Amino acid sequence: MAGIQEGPEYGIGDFVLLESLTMSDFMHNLKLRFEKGKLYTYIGEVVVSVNPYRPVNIYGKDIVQAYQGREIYENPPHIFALADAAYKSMKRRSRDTCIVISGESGSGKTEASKIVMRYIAAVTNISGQKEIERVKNVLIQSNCILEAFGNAKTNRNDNSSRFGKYMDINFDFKGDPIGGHINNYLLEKSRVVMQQKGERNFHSFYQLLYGSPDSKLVELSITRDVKRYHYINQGGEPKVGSIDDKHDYRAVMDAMKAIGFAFKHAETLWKIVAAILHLGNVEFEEKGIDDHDAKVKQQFELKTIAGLLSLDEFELERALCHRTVAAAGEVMDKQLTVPQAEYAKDAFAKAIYERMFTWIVSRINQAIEIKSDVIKHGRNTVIGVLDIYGFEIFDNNSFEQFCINYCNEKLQQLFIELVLKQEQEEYMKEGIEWEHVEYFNNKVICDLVEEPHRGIIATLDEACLNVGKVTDKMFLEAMNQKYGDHKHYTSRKLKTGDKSLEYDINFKIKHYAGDVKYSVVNFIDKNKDTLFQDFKRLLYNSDNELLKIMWPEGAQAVTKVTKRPLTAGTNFRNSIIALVEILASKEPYYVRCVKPNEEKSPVLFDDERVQHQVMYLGLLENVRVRRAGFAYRMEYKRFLQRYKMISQFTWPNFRGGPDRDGVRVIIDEQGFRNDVQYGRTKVFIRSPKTIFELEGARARLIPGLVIFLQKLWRGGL
Ligand code: AD9
Ligand code: MG
Repeated sequence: MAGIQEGPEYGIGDFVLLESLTMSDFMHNLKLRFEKGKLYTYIGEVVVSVNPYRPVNIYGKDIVQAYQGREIYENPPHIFALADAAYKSMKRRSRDTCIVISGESGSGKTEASKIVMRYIAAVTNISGQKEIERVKNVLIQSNCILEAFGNAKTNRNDNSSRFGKYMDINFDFKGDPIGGHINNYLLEKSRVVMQQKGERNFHSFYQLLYGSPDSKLVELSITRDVKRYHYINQGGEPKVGSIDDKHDYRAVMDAMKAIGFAFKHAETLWKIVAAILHLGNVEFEEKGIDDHDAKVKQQFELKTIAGLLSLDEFELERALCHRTVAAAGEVMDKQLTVPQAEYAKDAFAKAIYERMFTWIVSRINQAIEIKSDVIKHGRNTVIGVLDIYGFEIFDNNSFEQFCINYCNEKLQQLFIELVLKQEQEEYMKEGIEWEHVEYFNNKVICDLVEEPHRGIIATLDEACLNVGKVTDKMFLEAMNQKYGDHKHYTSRKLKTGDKSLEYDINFKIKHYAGDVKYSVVNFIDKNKDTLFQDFKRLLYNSDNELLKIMWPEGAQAVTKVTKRPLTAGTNFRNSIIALVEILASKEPYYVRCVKPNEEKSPVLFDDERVQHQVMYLGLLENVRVRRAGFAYRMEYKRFLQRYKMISQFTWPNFRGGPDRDGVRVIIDEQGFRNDVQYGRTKVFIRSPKTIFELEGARARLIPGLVIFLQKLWRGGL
């Protein structure tokens, strides 16, 4: 295996070493490497990964061995090297580390996170301890369950994660995994009731229909005919070439068994999925010509749903068509109109699915929860892996995209801060002076969204306080007034009387990654995220023990005026702020994923699309920051090992003192004295050119060296 420079035909393995740094140089190198089948390229310690869209044979045991315990620059760029660096730092220096994987939808984040986890599993538990094997197994097997219930086919990715995931893996003093914890973020639950053309609902629905045995279908009163179910037929293409739902159903069942889900709990999960399918086919009609109250058209569906969820059929119908309102100590019963009942039904379907997903995550967490006696005895360090939805720009962007893009702003901010902070810290630690680099700080956009009392989320919450009185458009007007002068906010002003503009319902945010136009339609509704108390009570009163557990708040008395729950926006904001705090407390390792084309093609490199990603991922800035101080740094010992053949005074071994002096001999001899500084443990090299020349000198000597060694081995010398 070659070293950092795999030879000119593969381009440059580290962008920091590019001779000149323009966008076109960057793109040229990335494209060349993609065309040569090289997925990975470094920016210092950051890994840039381009989705190959084909199976690549570079994750086998032999490759694991090649990277295990080695330094990042010893082998060609690979995500294993990054996983190993995070692992080594955790193990040798007891540092909590995290691996942050970012990039847009379909760029390969989830695959990267799984590759990292498999690498960690491969290099740990050499002694084969049973409990550690079990933990590793749960960590790996949990993916397939989470993907079944949390991933879906979208127009951009056949296996798109529709939730954010942060997973902590805990290690003991020997560096073996002893537990873990998963945090999930904002499942895109609107998908449960609505899908765009060409997209699907969550995989679980199709797995159940295509994968479960006939007897199960009978038990759940469903058929394999996807077209019959409104909640899963809207996309129009239920079969996906790259997905084998039948196989995946089995895999999910096996994984649940392996993790220790009780059989009856697994059964309940599928019952919930089936109940949602039936719910989607429930329609409402008015009770009579003059009676606008809603009633259920398909009574038989009600019976089935009630049976599946162990509910009282009468109570189910009541909850769908009525609402209990408690005011001033009095309890009133309000009948719903047809549109209101339809809305309530969708809210109900979304809520049970979301709650089920949350329960699944907590059940997996229970299986890998680190035992308290283990924490007490000895060290416990963590590697966190973040795989969260990438920046999204669609034709129609709504509340979900707003949240997702806000999350990406926060991660970008963290990236900028940490990359700079880390550099600065290293220079300080090593006693090196450095110059500050200017960069765009996107804090201003984060503030626009999240600032208490002033940000968009706060304005939205205010609009949600006045139940029924504030419309989406009034919310838009409030924003226009507040942020009209903000550099990152635009919206066409509504002028009364100007009919052409009256219906404008969009606002635009100038994100770090590009401009996104959001439609305010349903912002208030999605933020309020109301589920009538009647449904919560209904589910709490289920005879199915698991449903009862999922809905504890249903225990509350009817008359009790409940505290207004936090809005979806505020909840999301709080969880993202907490996530950023967790990440900031750890030593970060970054994987920046790039999607080469929209066609999922292994050969197409769409310059325009890639350049856009390179821009908004801030990759050029990243290289500049890295080069502004010292492009390259290496521990003295490593440096000597790599370049000792260049000088007769250091070859085959330097005996004139500490390694640092040996490095100085080489540097001085080559005439690079003015380009380096000597830190406490590392030599810092300012210009990539110096590395080029050192590498060149080394490469020129190696053929001779090989012949020399061969002769030596054959006894020819
Ligand atoms: V999303 O934001 O969840 O919609 P991701 O997670 O970034 O997205 P994902 O990892 O799911 O993308 O990758 C998309 C597809 O690209 C996968 O299903 C694979 O078919 C393909 N892929 C990604 N990475 C690799 C890889 N290292 N090797 C082979 C890959 N195929
Ligand atoms: Mg994903």
